[in-house]
Amino acid sequence: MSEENNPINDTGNGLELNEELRRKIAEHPCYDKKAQHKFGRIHLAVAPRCNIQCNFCVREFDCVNESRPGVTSKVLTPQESLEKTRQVLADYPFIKVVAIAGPGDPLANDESFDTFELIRKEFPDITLCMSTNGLMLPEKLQDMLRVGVSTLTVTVNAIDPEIQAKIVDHIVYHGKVYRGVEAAEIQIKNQLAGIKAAVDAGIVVKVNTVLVPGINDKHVVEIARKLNELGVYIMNIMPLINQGAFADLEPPTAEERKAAQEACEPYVMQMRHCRQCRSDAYGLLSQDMSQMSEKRRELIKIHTKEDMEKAKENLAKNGTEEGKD
Ligand code: CLF
Ligand code: SF4
Repeated sequence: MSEENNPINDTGNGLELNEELRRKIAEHPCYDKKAQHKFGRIHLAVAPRCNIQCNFCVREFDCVNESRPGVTSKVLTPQESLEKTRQVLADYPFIKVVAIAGPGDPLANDESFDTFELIRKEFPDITLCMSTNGLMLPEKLQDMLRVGVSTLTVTVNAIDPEIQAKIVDHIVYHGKVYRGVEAAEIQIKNQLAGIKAAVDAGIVVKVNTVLVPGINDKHVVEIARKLNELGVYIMNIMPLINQGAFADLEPPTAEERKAAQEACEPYVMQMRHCRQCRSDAYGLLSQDMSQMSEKRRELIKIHTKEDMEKAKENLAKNGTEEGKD
């Protein structure tokens, strides 16, 4: 398969997507490589709590299964998130995806669903995206469908409990703490059952896998084969960020990551343009406006408005937004 994603005609796994989902994927900067330069996402940091402890996680930072470490994003209430979304979508209409990816696990925080409920009421056509460690996925899938999530990321770092037990220190499940292989078995079982149920329900699933040399690097192909069986749309192999209990481990080299992606590609389409963004990031993947000065944001706002006016003029003149030449 070529490096260009071509999800409209080929999902890479034989999945049939309806017209609405095709549009959403074509405008999703993470799911379609070509969309990354045109369309953006906004992350709403409404989910501070987590129900597991990964060995590479330091809780002063955003969830590193989806984000890069930095100062933890400021947590917003659902109402504050709605107001922020309103403002951002009005100023930057190229943002087509509203997502919750932390700073903890979205499924361990009811505020995630309250937020999406508010957003969906006001923006019924926007793509709602979520990212989770998958522990609560089977139980929370109905809530996800109720609020209208259409793209979902699940972090799967191992499907072998012996390997997973080296990556996650403990989980808290139904009020009880589990450790080691026992914890890993529960999490993997829930992740895989949850992914299957989500795919069957029509959600387009992406899997993030954190590549940890010496722990899961020889195992990623086995994960990819399983993802193919489950109907996962795309896989994102992310490099380990060595911190926490894994502070002494070496992250993979660019070559090691590339080799892992190439080995997995026959089984599931590979995402290669991830920016490991913050849980309050917004804008294009390559231009996180949450980290920009007010002045730069204002410039982007002005350019966006000018581009839209030009597109409207072309539409009136030539019948196409991009003009005829
Ligand atoms: Fe956000 Fe993730 Fe949805 Fe994208 S990010 S919840 S799928 S809208 Fe994208 Fe950011 Fe990489 Fe995530 S670049 S860290 S893959
Ligand atoms: Fe940290 Fe994310 Fe793992 Fe939770 S799922 S422990 S927030 S890296």
